[in-house]
Amino acid sequence: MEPVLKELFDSVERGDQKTAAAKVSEALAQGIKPERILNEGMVAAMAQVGKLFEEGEYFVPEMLIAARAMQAGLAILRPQLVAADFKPIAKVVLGTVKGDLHDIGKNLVSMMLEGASFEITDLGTDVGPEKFVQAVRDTGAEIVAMSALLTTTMPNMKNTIEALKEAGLRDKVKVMVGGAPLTDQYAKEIGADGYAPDASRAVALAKSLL
Ligand code: B1M
Repeated sequence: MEPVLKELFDSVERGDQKTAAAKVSEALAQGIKPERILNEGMVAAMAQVGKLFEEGEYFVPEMLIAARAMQAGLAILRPQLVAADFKPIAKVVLGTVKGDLHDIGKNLVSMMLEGASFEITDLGTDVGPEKFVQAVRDTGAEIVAMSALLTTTMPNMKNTIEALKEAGLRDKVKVMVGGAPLTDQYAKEIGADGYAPDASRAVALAKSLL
């Protein structure tokens, strides 16, 4: 691994926002591909942060500052991941489900979809079923995309699908889901149309659902 990627990894792991942003710029200047900067420098560092949390070495504040460092790096990387001024191919309503505040993965999915010419309405985090339903009504979206990072919040994806059914909208939209604890099997069980394990495969999935 190039030294700059290792330095980026370390800065995200210790939650150093300034260095993370600087290292992303440096890596770009060295001609390293944005996908590698993202995956090897930042996503891998967040996985390490999760491991340290599991081992009781990191606590919530450390996770939070690491997340902020990753977001500072992502802000620099964003223009590389998002290609502007394309005609939207479809509208997507996106959010992290109720009770869940994790948004880095969702934000990445948002950027990648935007880069692939989807029009995104990002509802943020802790989004209840009724809010998803209202957003589909307001935007006429073709796709509802839900993210969950906690085993305790995954069932809220099913609740949202139920709410779409009750509102008579289920046949009008495709539902895609993702997030670290999810599986293809779970997506099928709750009646989603598709599951993607990462942001780039989320783009392929969204295209295939249309
Ligand atoms: Co929390 N957290 N967290 N956390 N956190 C996890 C998820 C955890 C696995 C850590 C651990 O124990 N190893 C664990 C969940 C355990 C479980 O449920 N099985 C956990 C816990 C327990 C908690 C709290 C309960 C801790 C507490 O308070 N005691 C608490 C819950 C708060 C809440 O949500 N109500 C909590 C809080 C937090 C912070 C706020 C401190 C912070 C989030 C900050 C933020 O997001 N703004 C945080 C963080 C940073 C993490 C870890 C360390 C990193 C998550 C992350 O950003 N990863 C995480 C550990 C881990 O995941 N290994 C952990 C990087 C990101 C790029 O990956 O989000 O997986 P990810 O997204 C990927 C794919 O999953 C996929 O594409 C993305 C890019 O490739 N994807 C989709 C995601 N959404 C998709 C949607 C799609 C398609 C693909 O289609 C729609």
